[in-house]
Amino acid sequence: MKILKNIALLAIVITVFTSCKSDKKEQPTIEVKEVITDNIIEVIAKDFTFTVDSVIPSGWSTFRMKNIGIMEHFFFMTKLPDTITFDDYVNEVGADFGKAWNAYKDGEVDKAGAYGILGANIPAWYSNATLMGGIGMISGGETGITTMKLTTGNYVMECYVKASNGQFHSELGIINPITVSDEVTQMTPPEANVELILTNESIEVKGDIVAGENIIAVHFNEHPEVGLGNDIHLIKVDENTNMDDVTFWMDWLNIGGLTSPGPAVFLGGAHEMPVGYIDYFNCNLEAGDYAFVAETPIGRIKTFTVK
Ligand SMILES: [Cu+2]
Repeated sequence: MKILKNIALLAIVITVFTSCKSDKKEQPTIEVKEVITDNIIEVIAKDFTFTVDSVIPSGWSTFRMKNIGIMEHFFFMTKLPDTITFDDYVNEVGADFGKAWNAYKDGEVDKAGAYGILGANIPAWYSNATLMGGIGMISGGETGITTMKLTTGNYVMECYVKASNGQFHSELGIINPITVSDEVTQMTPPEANVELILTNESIEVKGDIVAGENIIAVHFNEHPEVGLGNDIHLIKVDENTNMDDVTFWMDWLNIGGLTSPGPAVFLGGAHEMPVGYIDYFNCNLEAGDYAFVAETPIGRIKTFTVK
């Protein structure tokens, strides 16, 4: 995939020399520098691959993910410690989640037991990995746009929605190594018309969500001490939407949770980032009913109407 760069050409006049000894002037020396001011990274998600550049610049970037598959997909970035490889992550962290899920699915443990398996098997280095956000859940045929800031390093980009056989999409191939290079974009964050404040008890909305284009700033103010951190996903709500089904579906440990097909049309959002971080997602909405939902279920649905 191609990284689209909107390049501002800066013409910098370095020197204009004039000679004291003659009237002859030397030509100005022009140096042209490339400055990346708008960095769009295209991601194509389908069942079951991501197509995306494996090396991307650091700084602010706008990820635009089109889901051309049938199943829901999102992406979630984990920044790895310097000494850890992509294969380490797959073999140790991915396998650990698979082990916990299989034990729960097969009735060997309850949810607390599944989290116990995770805790007992997760490698010590995982506490030094950083969960660095991503694009929220997107239904087939939809496109999600999220803007976030990444620092130089090695990352894993994955989707852990489950297929109908209960396997995580990451196990089926939707997991990519991404290197964020030391080439820095000069892109600045977009201007939001809505702020979403995420805490462990609430999704607070500041500003008016309007018909048409919205840019929503997501503030990660708090995360639970155990389990998944706070994230946010946008769904369309209609007469067929059952909010209890949505809540159930958002828990990956439920049988049928995070398993395609989902209980609503998903329109993107933002995945977990460290406390204090902000990212932005775009949504172009028609009049109607919608809801923000999160993977942590308690008090984590916020419905709203666009007029
Ligand atoms: Cu997926």
